[in-house]
Amino acid sequence: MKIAVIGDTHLGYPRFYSDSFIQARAAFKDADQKADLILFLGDLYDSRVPSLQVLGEAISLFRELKTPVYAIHGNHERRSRGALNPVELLQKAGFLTHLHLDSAIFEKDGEKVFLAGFGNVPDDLALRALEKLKEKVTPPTDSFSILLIHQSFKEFVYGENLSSIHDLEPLNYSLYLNGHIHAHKTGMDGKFLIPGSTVLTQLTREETKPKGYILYDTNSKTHEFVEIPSRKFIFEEIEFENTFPKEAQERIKEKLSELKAPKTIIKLRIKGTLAQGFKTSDLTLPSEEGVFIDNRLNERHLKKEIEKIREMRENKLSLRDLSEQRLRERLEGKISLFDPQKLFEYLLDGPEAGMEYLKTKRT
Ligand SMILES: [Mn+2]
Repeated sequence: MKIAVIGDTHLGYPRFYSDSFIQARAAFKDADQKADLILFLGDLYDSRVPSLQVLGEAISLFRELKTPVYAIHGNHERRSRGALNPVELLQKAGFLTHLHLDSAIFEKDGEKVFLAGFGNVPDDLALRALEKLKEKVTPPTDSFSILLIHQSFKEFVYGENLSSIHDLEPLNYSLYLNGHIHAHKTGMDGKFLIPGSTVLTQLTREETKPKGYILYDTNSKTHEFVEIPSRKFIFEEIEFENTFPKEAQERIKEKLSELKAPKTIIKLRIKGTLAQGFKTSDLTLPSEEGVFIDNRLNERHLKKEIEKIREMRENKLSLRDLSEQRLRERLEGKISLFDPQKLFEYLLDGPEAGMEYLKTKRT
C-alpha cells in the first residue's frame, strides 16, 4: 500500500497567504494521484477559527480528492474539550476521518493498516497523553500500525522538558508520523518520519530545504520525499567589521541584487559591527517585497546573546501554550472544580466570559 503523509499546510497563513493554498493544493493533488491513503498530521489551518474564505478554500480542495484522508489536529487548531475544531468540521462534512485518542482500520485489496492518532497537546502534557493513548488503544501485532502525532521532540527542537522520540517506542507501532516541525526529518532508522510544512513560515535556515510530502510504501517499508513546486527561499548572511554605514548599505544592496529573482523570498542576516560611533539606526535598510532583513549588528555583548537564546527558547513554546501552562501550574492541586484549559479558553474571550464559566461550575 502507498501512503501519502502531509503536514502543516497552514492554510490562510497571513505572510504567504496565497502560497499556503497553492502549495497545499500541489501536495494533496499529487498525493491523490500516487497514494491509496492520505494521512494528514495537523495544522491544516493557521488559525483555530479560520475565516469563511479559508474554510471555503479548504472545502473546495477536499472535494476534489478521491483518496481517503485520515487526520489529526495541530496546535494551531486545538480547542478546549467539547468545542469543535476546524479539522473536525471537515469530518462532519464527510471529507476526512479525524483521529484523536482514537483508532481506525483502513483496508485496501486485502491489506489492512491500523491507524491511531492524537492531536496536539501542550508539550508538558505529552507524556501523560501518551499514557492515555496506551490505555485506550492497542496496536495489533499482526498488521502494520501507524501513529499520527503533532508534537515537539528534543531530537529536533531545542526546548526544556521535551519528550524524546524514544518515549514512543514502548507503544509498539510499526511507524510514527509527526507534524509540527516544519522541515523534513527522519529518526529511528526510518520508523519516525516528519514531512515538514508545505509552506514557508519560520524563515529559518532549515526552511531553505525543499517543501513536499512523504510517500511511504508498506511493502518495502521505505519512504521517499516528494518535492512540490514552492516559492524559492534563500537565507544569506553578511558580516561587517567596523564598517561605515554607507559602505554597509552598498554591500547589502549589491548582495540583494545578486540574489534577487522573481518570486524568490530572501532573508538576509546582517551581523558584526559598524565603525565606532555609529548605531544601527544610522543605516537605512531596504524594504522590498519578499526581502526580510534580520538585523543583528552591534550585538556582540554577551548579555544580549543570552537574552536572545532565552527569547528563542520561549518562542518555541507559543505564547498561548506558555500562558496555558502557567495557569495550569498555578492552579495545580488547588482547585479541581474546573478544567484550567477550558477556563483559559473563556479568558481569551475576556474576564466576563471567564467569570461566567466559573459561575456555572459553582455548586
Ligand atoms: Mn505547524
